[in-house]
Amino acid sequence: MSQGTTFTKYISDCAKSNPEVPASLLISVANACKLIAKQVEQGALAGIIGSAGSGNVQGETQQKLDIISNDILLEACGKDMTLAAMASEEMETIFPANDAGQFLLLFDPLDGSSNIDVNVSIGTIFSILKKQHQGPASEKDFLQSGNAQVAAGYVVYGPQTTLVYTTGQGVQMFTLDHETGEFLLIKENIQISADTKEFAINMSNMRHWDEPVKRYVDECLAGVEGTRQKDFNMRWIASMVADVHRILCRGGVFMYPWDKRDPKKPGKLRLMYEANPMSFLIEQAGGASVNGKERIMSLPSEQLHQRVSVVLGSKNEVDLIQKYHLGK
Ligand code: AHM
Ligand code: MG
Repeated sequence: MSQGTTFTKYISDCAKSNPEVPASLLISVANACKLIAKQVEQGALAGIIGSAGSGNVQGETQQKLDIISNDILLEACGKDMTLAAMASEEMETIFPANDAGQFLLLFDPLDGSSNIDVNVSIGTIFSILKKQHQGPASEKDFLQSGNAQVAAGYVVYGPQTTLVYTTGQGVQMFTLDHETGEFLLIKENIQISADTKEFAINMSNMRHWDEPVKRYVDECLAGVEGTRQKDFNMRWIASMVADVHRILCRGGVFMYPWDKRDPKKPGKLRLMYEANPMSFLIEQAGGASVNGKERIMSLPSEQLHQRVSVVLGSKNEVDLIQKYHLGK
């Protein structure tokens, strides 16, 4: 389709040739994200900066914008008759919408919360599953592996507000035009280069990493003189949405691995509404996504808020890191 096509038209046309596309729900999510973008832009002027003084189910302090974004998504998507129920990083359990709805929506309403107050890119991540039966949805209905996703995506609130999504037919990118209030197509069928010279990891955790991650990063840092025989660059935005967006635009590898700070936790990031949707996008763009040893989208989901170790991005690099984890 031509550059500048609106997201609504793009999705509606896709749904004509593929009735499995959750068109109305994707449009509802996009509309909610336009409202979140408005709040983000206004910042202190809208009184959205700072802590809400509460904590979420994961024991993390909630920012005002975490709660505002969550409420916007619940309100905007709750009216969608195709949606049965929602689950969010900010809610302990599921939120029912319409019993007759056939889809389930999961989201991290505001990813990169530590960046809200400092005016650095943040985002919303979403994943859509199909309800497997008639009638009201339960929490158990959400426990499907990443392979079952019918759509996934994110909106990054940065210098531009950009929506990126997939329904399993490639990855498409739209930027919000503030004049018309529409998301307009800017890139179709995005592909990530298999090789890269850029990695993203929070280096301050280096002393806590496991051996395969240490080995990989040490080899990158050794540059042209080392075994990799090339110099690497490093970036870490601390908003997964913004780091993944950069990787979709110019390649790279992103890691938030398990570490020894809290050995019982499999990782920091959440499987259902952070790792699975990002893995779907990355794989659709020709990249790879693993928890170290295994493909993330094949992992069984056991809990709504389950955590996972994440390594994703340019295929050859992810394959190498996986090889180190497998002891090869
Ligand atoms: P959040 O969903 O509470 O914002 O946490 C997830 C974020 C990711 O976006 C980012 O990759 C990571 O946490 C940054 O963590 P750290 O501050 O440990 O580097
Ligand atoms: Mg968050």
